[in-house]
Parts: sequence; structure tokens; C-alpha cells
Amino acid sequence: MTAMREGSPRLVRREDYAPPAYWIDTVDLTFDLDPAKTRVLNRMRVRRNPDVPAQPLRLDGEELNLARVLVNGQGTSFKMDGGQLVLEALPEGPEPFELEIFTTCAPEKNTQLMGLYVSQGTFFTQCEAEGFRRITYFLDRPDVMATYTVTLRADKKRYPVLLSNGNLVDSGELDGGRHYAKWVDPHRKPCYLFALVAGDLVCRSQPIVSRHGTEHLLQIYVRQADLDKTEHAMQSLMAAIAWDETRFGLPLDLERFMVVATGDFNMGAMENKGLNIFNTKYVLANPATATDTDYANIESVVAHEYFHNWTGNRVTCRDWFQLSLKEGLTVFRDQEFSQDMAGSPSARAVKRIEDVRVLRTVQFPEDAGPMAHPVRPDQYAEINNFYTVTVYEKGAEVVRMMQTLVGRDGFARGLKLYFERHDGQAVTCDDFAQAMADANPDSELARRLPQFKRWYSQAGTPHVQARGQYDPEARTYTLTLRQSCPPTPGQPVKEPFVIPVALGLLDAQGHALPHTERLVVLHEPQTTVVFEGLDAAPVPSLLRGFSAPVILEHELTDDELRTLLAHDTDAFNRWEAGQQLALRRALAAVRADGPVHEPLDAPFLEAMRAVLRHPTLDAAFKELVLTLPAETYIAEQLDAVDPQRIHAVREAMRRQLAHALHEDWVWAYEQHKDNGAYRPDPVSAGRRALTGLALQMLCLAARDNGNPVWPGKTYQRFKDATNMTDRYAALSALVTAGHELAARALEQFHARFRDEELVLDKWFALQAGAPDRGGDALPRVQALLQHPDFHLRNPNRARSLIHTYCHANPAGFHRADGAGYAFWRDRVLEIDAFNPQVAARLARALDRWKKLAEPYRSAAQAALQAVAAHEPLSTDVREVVTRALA
Ligand code: 0A1
Ligand code: ZN
Repeated sequence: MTAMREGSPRLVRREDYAPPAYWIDTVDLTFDLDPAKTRVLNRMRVRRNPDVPAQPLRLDGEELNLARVLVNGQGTSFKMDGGQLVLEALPEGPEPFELEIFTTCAPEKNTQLMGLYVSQGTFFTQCEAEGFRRITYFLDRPDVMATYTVTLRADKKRYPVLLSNGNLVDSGELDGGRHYAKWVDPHRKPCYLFALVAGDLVCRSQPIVSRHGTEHLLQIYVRQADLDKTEHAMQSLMAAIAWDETRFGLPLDLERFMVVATGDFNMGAMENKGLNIFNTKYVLANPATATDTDYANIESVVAHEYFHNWTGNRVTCRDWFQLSLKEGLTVFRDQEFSQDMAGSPSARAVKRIEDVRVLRTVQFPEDAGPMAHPVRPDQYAEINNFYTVTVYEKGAEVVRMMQTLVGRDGFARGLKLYFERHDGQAVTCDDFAQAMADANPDSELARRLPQFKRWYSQAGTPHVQARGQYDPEARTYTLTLRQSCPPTPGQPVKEPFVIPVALGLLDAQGHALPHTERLVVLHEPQTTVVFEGLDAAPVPSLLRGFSAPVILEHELTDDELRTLLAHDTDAFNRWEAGQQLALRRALAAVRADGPVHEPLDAPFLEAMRAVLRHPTLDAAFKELVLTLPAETYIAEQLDAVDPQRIHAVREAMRRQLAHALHEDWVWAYEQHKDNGAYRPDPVSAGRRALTGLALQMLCLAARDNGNPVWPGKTYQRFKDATNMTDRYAALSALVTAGHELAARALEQFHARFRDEELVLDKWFALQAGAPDRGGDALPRVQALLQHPDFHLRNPNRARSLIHTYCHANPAGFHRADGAGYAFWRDRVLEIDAFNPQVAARLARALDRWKKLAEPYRSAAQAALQAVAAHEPLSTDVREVVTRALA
């Protein structure tokens, strides 16, 4: 429930799960759509669940006006209890009965964007997780599955397009300029997958024939002005369909598959059966308005939602504690898809590095903070708070480890068995793991299944400590791996995990040592591996490909790390070695006393130069290596965090890289700047990324030496750019360097794209995230709040300005005077009054306050306390701040 409540929120517990007392087999919904007052007639066939003791029917509802309840056509008595509609006098016995409920709601007043709402004159729904109860009274839980018939009636002129799940079976005219459409969805589904759309939209249609010869119609619905931005999403959808058939034998089971885009959406997108609803950010792209990152995100989100059709819809979750059953698995699937699409081994590695970077910079902090929870949580106050990087990204890593343990083919077998057993059911994470193990009885997964499943039940990031010992007499190398996991809220003691550690050895010159590659499965607190017949001490390459979501602690010297950076056959570990080298230097400089000097030494700079100038490495990979670890990642390694000092150190490192490698950046720019007509392929995208980094560096250097040449060239590139990636990169280089040309460029950018909402989001975000110079970030953000194009109620816009500042600009946000936190407090409360989900995400910007050094810590605590003391407060925000303060 997203309702405002007083006191501490009531917790929902996993162990309290009980099957529903009633089943709903069919639902027949009729909507008379009107923004001010929509009428909803809901006719259900309901029957008692014979496996559960007789009890009243309790239907969930929220912000509904109830007009009528009929049972088998007759009026009946009912009562209301805490928002639920309670029916006691129901027919006895196992026979189904008709339950008819007539309610009204006010979509135009729905600012939470859950349930039925209006965005720019179009009706949309969002029902996951508990939005259907804002449309009609229902058993709003995922284990109640029904078939749906939906009739939509609306004014024909304003709402020419009427969509719902399934197949269109009837449509026609009504009196008074109204019309109707009737949709039947043959697949049983939980109500969170219900959707409707009504508005003035156009669509790109694409008929396809599957590998098995079945015909389908794919459609992407957008506003007229956006039709030219739908090609990439359609290509992505077709690729996703083909991939799921080829890799897992999973076909499209619908005649019609529709995607609709809306500019007002709380999340990324939603997998409603046959009618996916997307945030415009993850659909619309053309070269002039979208960057390479946007293109890649669209490809993966379109695929993600499509893949849910099997992993989520055909087999769904028994309860919301099982959320990772569908999300972890589907993220894993979309990551694999994107890697396969990327093609070359090196492009695959780049994608893997990007995914791990998200995991480590966002999920690891979550797992170490007050909101830490297992991949399968045990309790929640508000389920919307658990659509987290832990459930999604760590959940995907857990599925990935299963694949590592059973092999690629074994994994496909496991998935096949999972569908054979559970198609059409609502199941648990245990059911998934069991199918994987049963399909691979001889695997390490099957042998250790109960222990492996601790990844689902224990929160926190495990640490793996590695010690290597070379014995020249015996010519052996003994590697000892030890695991431990820190306590998390409610889980003081952890049991050992099953941790697959992929590894190999190199000689001191960087050659791979034959027969040393292996997968060590660490399941005890400590294990020892002995390599024999080695003539000299090797360099170990551990946790290749990031084979488990753990923090690896090792004792490699700088020399050894440089060897890995230069030579490892595992691209992930090459990158990781560079990050480790940079991190060591950052931490030393942060911990040192006195002013920040030059944190980087000549050998490090030479190693970076060697990568940048490397004749065969891909540009995309170079860009990743040459990008320093994020300030938040550096902060995570420290006990007392001074965000200003971390910022100063990282900036000093960036400037050193900019100056010491100046000629190399010039070379990199010249080599990679021309890429012909825009195509969002990984190779040319990598070249653009490296060009962008080069411009950042060259503008940064120019800031110090006052030389106007590179800012001038950058400004020219900004103006001449033929695609958004290059244009935005140049703009960003000027803004980040704080060059005087930035203001002019920002103005021109705004003027050029004033009608492109998604580009304006970039314009706000760039300014909100720009480095703080003498405390200028906050006033800049405050001024932008007043900008005529700033709309607090639009989630994308609010996030681009406010969330970017609070979550992604540490030095701007963590001010010694606490003004950043006061700003946070005011915005959290302001947003909470109309959209608790968006407010709760913002509230999490202070999750890590206990790690802050003074004066930040006390000021952050005061801001948290002020939010916690505010009345009214949503359950969403209350849960976040209560846990933070605990
Ligand atoms: N299931 C969606 C995510 C999602 C969750 C809740 C929402 O409510 C606002 C919307 C979308 C996915 O994983 O893509
Ligand atoms: Zn999902």
C-alpha cells in the first residue's frame, strides 16, 4: 500500500505466506474512460479455494469509489476494513459464483502513476506491483491468475486508439461520439500484468514470421511526433524474439505484441502481457536525439520486457518476495542477449565490465548499507522499495553463477525443465533452483544446492581473501582462498556461500601458463589449491570475468597488477588490474594528510599510456580502462568518508592524466573522431566514447594552461556534430571543464532541442551532475528548479535534475554547511506528497550517512530525522528513512 499512514509501517513477512482463500478464474472488465471520472464494471467468476478453511473474501482496493456489489446478480452485504472490501455472506460450497463490482476512479488526479492515470491526454495503467487495486477491488496478489476480457469505451476523437492485453475481438461506434474496443487475453495472468492504453497515438507495425513459421504482428505505439524514433526499438524487439527462439527455444506465444511509450512513468518499462508499457526513454531514439548509451539501453530494456513474456508471465511469482525469480533471471537473460548482440569477444567483455561496474558501484553499497536485503527478501513495509539492484543485478549474478556451475548447455536444459514443470504457474526461487539442479544432477550445483541457495537468503557481499605462496624447492604454487561475509541488518552471522572462482596463472612476463586455468568452487570457509611444476613464482589472475559477486582481497604487487593489465587473456581482469592500481593511488592520497598533491606516479601513467596507444585493443575497452573509479566506489573502501577530499583527489588524478598524456589524448582524438554515418554498433560507439574521453581530458588540461585551442575545437565539434553522442560528449567536455564556452553551448543546445523532452532531460542532468566548483552546484540546481521547462511531477525530469544532483554529484551534494541535505529533505517531502515511489528513490541518497565524516554525518542525520518526523509520510519513504536511522 502506498497510502499515507502514521507510526511505524506494518511489515509483510515472507514466512506468513498463505494461499488465497478464493480463486478468481475469469475477469470481465468494462471501462467508461473519462479523465475526471472513469467507471469500472468488474464481473468476476470466483470460487472458494477448497484447500483453505472457509473465510470471508477480502478484496484489496485503494482510492476507489464503490457504487455497487452484486453476488450472482443480487445485492449483498459487505463491510470495509482497512481499505479492503470484505464479503462474508457468500455462497457456500465449491461452485463458482459471479461477483460484480462497480466502482469509479479519477485518473487525472492520479499523480502516483500507479493504477489508471493520464499522461499528456492519454490513459495508461501501471499495475505492478500493487496498482490493480487502484482500478478495481481484487485479490491483488500474483498467485491469483485469471483470463481477462476487457471492453474499453471512450470518446473517439480524443482516444482513437483503445488497447488492452491479448487479441482485439470486436470494435465499433457508440452514441455521443464514443466508440469501443473489446480485447480477450487467452492467457491466464496475475492482475499485475493487466494493462490498458487509450489515446491519440500512431504506430509502427511490423509483421514477422517466426522460425517455426508462425505469423505475428509487432507494433510500437507513440505520439505522432515520435514515429521517426521507433526504428531501433523495433529492430531490438525483432532481435530479441529471434534470440530467445535460438538460444532457449522460447517462441512468441501471441498473435500481437504491442509496445506503448509514455513520457510519465515511474520506472523503465513494464512487461504487461502482450502490451508492454515503456518509459519513452527506453523506446525513442534517432541519431540526432539519442546517444550510444541510449541505443544500448533501449536494446536491453526492449529485450528485457520481451523476455519477461516467458520468465515472469508464463511462469510468474507466487508472492512478491520471489521477485528475483523473474527479475534476476530476466536481467541475466537481457545481459546475455546484449553480449551476444555485441558479437566480438572484446565487445562482450566491454558489456560485462559495464554490468559489473553497476553492480559494484550501486549494489555493493546497498548490500553494505541500511537497506541491505537478501535477493529473496524476508520482509518489507512497501514492496515498491524492493525493486532494487540487489533483486535485479545481484539476482542476475546468482543466475549467472548457476550457469557457470552447470555450463551453458546445462543451463538451457535447466530452463527447459523449469518450463516443463511450471508453465502457467506462480512459483518460487526454490522451484527455479531445483529445476536447474535436477536437470544437471552431476553438477556442482546439484551437489551443493541447499548451500548454494544461501545466495537467496543471506544479504551482504562476501569477501574472498586470496593468498599465494610459491615454493621454489617443490616448484609448487599454493593458493589459499578464504571467505567471510559481514553482518547485515537482522543477519549478524553468515554461513559460507558456494563461490565459483574462475582463475588462471601467468608467468612474470605475462604469458599464460599452460594447464593452470580452472574453476575453483569455494564452499568451505577456506580452501587450498596447489599448482605443480612451476619454475618461477606466477602471477595469479583471480575471479576472471567476475565469476562471483564478491569483494576479492589479494596481495598482488603493483608490478603484478601491471603485468595483468598488459597481458591477461581475460579482458575483465585486465580492466580490473587498472582499476586496482588507480584505486590504490586514490586511497593513499585520500588517507594522506595535508593538501592533495599529484596522486599518480610515472609507472602508473606509463601503463595507462600503453593501453591508450595499444595497437590492437578496442577503443571501447581503452575508454573503460582510462576512466578512473567513481567517487562513490572510492568512498565505499573507506571507513570515514570525506566526499570533498575524495572529489579533490579524483580531480587531481584526472588532471594528471590529462597533462601527462596530453599528446596521447590528441592522438586518440585524431585517430577516432571520424566515424562516417551514424550507426550504434559497438565498434563505432567505442570510438565515439574514446573521442569523448579525449575531449574531456583536453578541455581539462586547457583549463590549467589557459590555451583556448582545444575548448575551441570542442565547441566547433559540438556545433558540427551529426549525432547526439558526439554533440553531447563535446558539450559535456566543456561543461565538466567549467569552460566559459559552456554557457553558450548549453544555451544553443537548449534552443535546438526545446521540443525534445528526452534531450531536455539530458540538458538538466548534465548541469545537475557537473563538478562542484566552490559550492556552485547547489545554486545552479536551485536555479534550474525554477526553469520553465522543469516539471517536478514528471518523473524523468525530476530525476534528471534532483536525483542526479543528490545521487550522482557527491561533492556538490555533500556540503560542509549541510545545504545539500536540506535541499534533499525539502524535495523528498515535496515529491512524497504526490508520488511516494519517486520520493523513496530520492530518499535513498542518504543511505550511507553513517560512513560520512563530520560535519557531514551530523547534518545528514538531522535531515533524515526531519523527514522521519514529518507527517504525513508515505510508507515508502518512511521505510527508507526508518531503516537508515536504525
Ligand atoms: N517489472 C518491470 C519493472 C517495474 C516495476 C514496477 C513498476 O511500477 C511503477 C514498473 C515497472 C521490469 O522489470 O521491467
Ligand atoms: Zn524486469
